[in-house]
Amino acid sequence: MQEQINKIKEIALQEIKEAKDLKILNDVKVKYLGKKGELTQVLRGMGELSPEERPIVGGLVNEVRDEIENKIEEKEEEFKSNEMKEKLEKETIDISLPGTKVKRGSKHPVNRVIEEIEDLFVSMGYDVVEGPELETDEYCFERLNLPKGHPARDMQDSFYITSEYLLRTQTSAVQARTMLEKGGKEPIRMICAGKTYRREDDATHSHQFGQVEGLVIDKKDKNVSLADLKGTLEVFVRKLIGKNCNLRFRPSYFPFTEPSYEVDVSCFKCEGKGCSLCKQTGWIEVLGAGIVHPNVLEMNGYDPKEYGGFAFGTGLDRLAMFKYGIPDMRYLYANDIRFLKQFDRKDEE
Ligand code: 2NM
Repeated sequence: MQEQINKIKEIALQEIKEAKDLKILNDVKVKYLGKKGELTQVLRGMGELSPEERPIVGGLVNEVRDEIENKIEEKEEEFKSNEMKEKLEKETIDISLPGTKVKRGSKHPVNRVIEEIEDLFVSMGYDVVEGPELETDEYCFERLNLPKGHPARDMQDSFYITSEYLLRTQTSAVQARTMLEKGGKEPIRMICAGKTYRREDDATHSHQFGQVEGLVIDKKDKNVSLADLKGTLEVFVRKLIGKNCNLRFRPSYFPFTEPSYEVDVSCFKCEGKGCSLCKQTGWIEVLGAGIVHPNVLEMNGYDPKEYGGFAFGTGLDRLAMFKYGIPDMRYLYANDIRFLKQFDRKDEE
């Protein structure tokens, strides 16, 4: 009987060795270790053995069983790892192949202008602040010295959502928010750029347009003056539009500043000689600015006896048109790929 067992073992190990795939190996497993397998048959025949022989034969069967089991497991592992290896080899990527080009869009000219302005003002120590486009009447008008019924509200026909909420007509609402946030104690140097909305649309006005506004507030003894305002705006237009630009301040009116000015830039096309762009005047109106009205300071938590400063604002669309020589504002919002392509990111790559 022991001989028979050893014979089974020998043949089984041989068959395992020769098995070519998992299926054949599984057949071998069933053949020797299964319920009707050869070793099981041997165990069944143990009844015929003498009590002395039984443990010896039983032990041998178990030993052989273990050995066959181990060998099968080893072989299984081998098949599996080979399979994985093959799979990995098949799935390798040839990284020397040129990739598929991803089509990228281009930065919108107005966003380019925003980024350039933000970089410039950050370099001068300003914070870049954002605020909601859906604003309240309180922040958009009331706190900027524009009470209900004030005639200057007529200059800004608005999109009201409810009697309280409207699409902001100017980014100055964010200035009011910033002042309140600082609690009337800290100095402020901030700009806010973003979308604004007014109820108008003709050849030179769009119902949505871009604005940037700046605010500087400090203690009165720091003497934040009109000279600082003029110097700041000069740096601004010279960086953005042209090195040789000069500024001219004309008295004007804004509800949130006193005194207020309209700021002209010497025509960058004809350098002041007079051309069609500047309508032969040599000057182009670009900015509004002034010294922050005491009412505005007071309404937003700053004591006008202790604090003062300047504010300015301008339209981003006109700036982008000047900067890139865009002849018609409607190009900016027509979403025409032929126009936008001209502002590709070539210079950033
Ligand atoms: C302009 C022109 C003049 C302005 C004023 C303020 C604030 F916060 F003081 F109320 N923000 N922006 C301002 C002043 C804006 O845009 C043409």
